Amino acid sequence: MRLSPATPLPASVRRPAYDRAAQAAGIVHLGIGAFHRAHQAAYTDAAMSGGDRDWGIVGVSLRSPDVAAQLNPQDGLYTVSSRSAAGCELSLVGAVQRVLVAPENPRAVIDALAAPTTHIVSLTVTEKGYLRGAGGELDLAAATGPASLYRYLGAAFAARKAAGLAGLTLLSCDNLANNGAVLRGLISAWLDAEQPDLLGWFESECRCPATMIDRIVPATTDADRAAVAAELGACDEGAVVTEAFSQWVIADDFAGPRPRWEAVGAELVADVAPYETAKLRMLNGAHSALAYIGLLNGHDYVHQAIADPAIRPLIERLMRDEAAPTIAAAPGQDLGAYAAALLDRFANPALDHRLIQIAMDGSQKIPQRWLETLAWHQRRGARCPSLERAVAAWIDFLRSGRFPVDDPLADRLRAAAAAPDAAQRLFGAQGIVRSDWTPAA
Ligand code: CS2
Repeated sequence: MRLSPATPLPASVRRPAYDRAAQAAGIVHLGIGAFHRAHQAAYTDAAMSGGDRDWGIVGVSLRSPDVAAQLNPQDGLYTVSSRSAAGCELSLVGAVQRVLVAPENPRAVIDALAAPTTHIVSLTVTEKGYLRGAGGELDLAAATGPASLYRYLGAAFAARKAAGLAGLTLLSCDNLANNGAVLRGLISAWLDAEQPDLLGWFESECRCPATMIDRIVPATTDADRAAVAAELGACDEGAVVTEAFSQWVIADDFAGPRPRWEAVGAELVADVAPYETAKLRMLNGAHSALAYIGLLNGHDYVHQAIADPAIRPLIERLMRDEAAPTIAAAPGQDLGAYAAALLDRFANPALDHRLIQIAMDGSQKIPQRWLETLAWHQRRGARCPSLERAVAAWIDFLRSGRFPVDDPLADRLRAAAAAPDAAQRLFGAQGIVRSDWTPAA
């Protein structure tokens, strides 16, 4: 039997404390993968359980029909399993109302974005989904293609402006440095090139707050789905598995109303940068290093790599000695305690987080995770032995032929990594992955 609103739930499962059918959709989410379901949708669901109203979510998949096939037959319902050494807690999330597959029904996506009840458009489209070139600028050729979020936004802006509706808050929840400002710049570049008459409306009516989002969400496996089915007594094709920890820091800069996320654990702040930089350079920087070094050393999972005595000290130095000094901490932000907490989270034995999942899209992740730290130290004449090991491991990973290279630039990366001057071809002034860091010749 498939999970549905009629499924009798065991008492151990937490569930929405609001009338799902009575909620308007206030949020359209672009890129409704496991991360959104375990993070922002769970916060929104908790806010509605706490009394907030009309923040139902319309999910959009820009490419694949898979999530729509998982969630639509379940009326949008799915479970979140949060796992730690102490046990597993299962919650049913009711915030998602339906999932649209953009290529199948582009009109429905534009209509949802342009609906008067929609106030927020949130995004988890991954780093590559923003369609940026090597210098971070909008890749206009890609942005005029089919998987372009800019087309949908532009069409919706036109409809909202024509109908005299309010602007939108565009909330990037991806692991980019300055994600809000980056999204704003990319949308402006799109409008400037394609719909210049909307640029002024976007700039005055819409907001793009920065966010720092954090929750480790491994890809769901068949074994995970079987464990959920055993507890639930019904089959949940949309199940997501995650850790107990969750953090969301959001710049309080919205164009209109928003859920009371701060009532359910989110932090609304004036400046997200110290949290976002710490997360990208420490958590994600360590993750990517664990991925390439761990895989080359025969590990499959994060918890195995961090338990390896040949790897753990290197990761600890990466976070404490290399990344942390580059971060201007906010008052009360303790980077030493943050590093210790991250080591514990990486060691979580109840999460099978695959290194190969983190290893994907290296060309899109490495600049904000490693290269900004390397450049900071280089400007001061200092070296980063752990990050340099990580860079060497990425090159070995690309070169070895032992691992699938899942990256939009895979062919170019493999060719560059095979050359004797691989570091220059990858990271040099005309290299594939640009930054302010220059590798030693
Ligand atoms: C990971 C992130 O896959 C990856 O690249 O580093 O998804 C990481 O698990 C999250 O950012 C944690 O919040």
